[in-house]
Amino acid sequence: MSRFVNAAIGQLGPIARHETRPQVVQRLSALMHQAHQMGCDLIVYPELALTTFFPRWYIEDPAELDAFYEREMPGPETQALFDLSRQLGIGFYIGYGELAFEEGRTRRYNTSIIVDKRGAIVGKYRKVHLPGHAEHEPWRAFQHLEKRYFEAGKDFPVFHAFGGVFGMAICNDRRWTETYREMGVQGVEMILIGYNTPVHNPPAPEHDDLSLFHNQLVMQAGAYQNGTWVVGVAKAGIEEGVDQIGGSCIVAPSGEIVASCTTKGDELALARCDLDLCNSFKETTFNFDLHRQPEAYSRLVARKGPGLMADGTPVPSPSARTKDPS
Ligand code: CDV
Repeated sequence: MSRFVNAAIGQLGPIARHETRPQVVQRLSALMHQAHQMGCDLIVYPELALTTFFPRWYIEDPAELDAFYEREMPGPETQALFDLSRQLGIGFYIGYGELAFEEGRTRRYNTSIIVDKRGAIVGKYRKVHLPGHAEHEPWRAFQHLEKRYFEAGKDFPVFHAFGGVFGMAICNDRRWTETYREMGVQGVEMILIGYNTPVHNPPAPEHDDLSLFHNQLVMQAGAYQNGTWVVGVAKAGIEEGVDQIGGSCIVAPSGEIVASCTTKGDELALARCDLDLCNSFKETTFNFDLHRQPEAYSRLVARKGPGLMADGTPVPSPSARTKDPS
């Protein structure tokens, strides 16, 4: 049995601060046309794909900040992408800043959606793992103010789409085991992930040379350990002076990379993804019903970080650890 989804990576190069939504939608549309010409069912765009990655700046003026968010989806400036999706019969995933009015107040989220081949939204996800910091930290070469500009999402829902079970994650989520497993236990068959990852990590510059390696490592492990396809898509290149990694790729349930981008600009890469390739992993090594032992994992949800060790002693903080004299 085979259930093929022809998936396209719709990698973007940098988006400058002055670029308008219509200009960006034109770039997204050009990629969508190419994907359609190549017979794709789905194109995956990056995180915050309609604007520059604004959390790199400490922005004090609320009006200036709000201009980076969407109040409705589709809205007047994004409707054209939904129309094109319906006209061409191709679905898409896209990330954007969401400004919502809920429970009597304005809320901001780092959001993604899945749109089906009829141009209808069939799934929405709000980023759970928000990296960075909430206050201005001028010592950094650039800011990463996601903790200031967004509230965290609450879960990892999956959706019926494209003849299979689809899930979403956004950028930093892809580094966390829990992201994949939450969707794995819901039978996910393809996880779509957009990202903006600077090469330079101000709190840990010693990791800079490993940024592409870590990008592949986490997505390949997440795919294999949950028997699912993973599509990871970058906004890459030097954006407003900040160098962001490329490395967009499609990972099979075997953990193998089957398609990848080679540039750091607007680029399409494709794979013919058989959702039924998930089965041999979900039914053997990672047959969760047979092999998982949730009763042994209680600490995973009972605590956030290191607490007591199994013998009841507190875990020493990394900075308090001394070298074993033996
Ligand atoms: N947009 C992101 O979530 N970026 C983070 C950076 C800050 C490390 C990432 O995990 O790629």
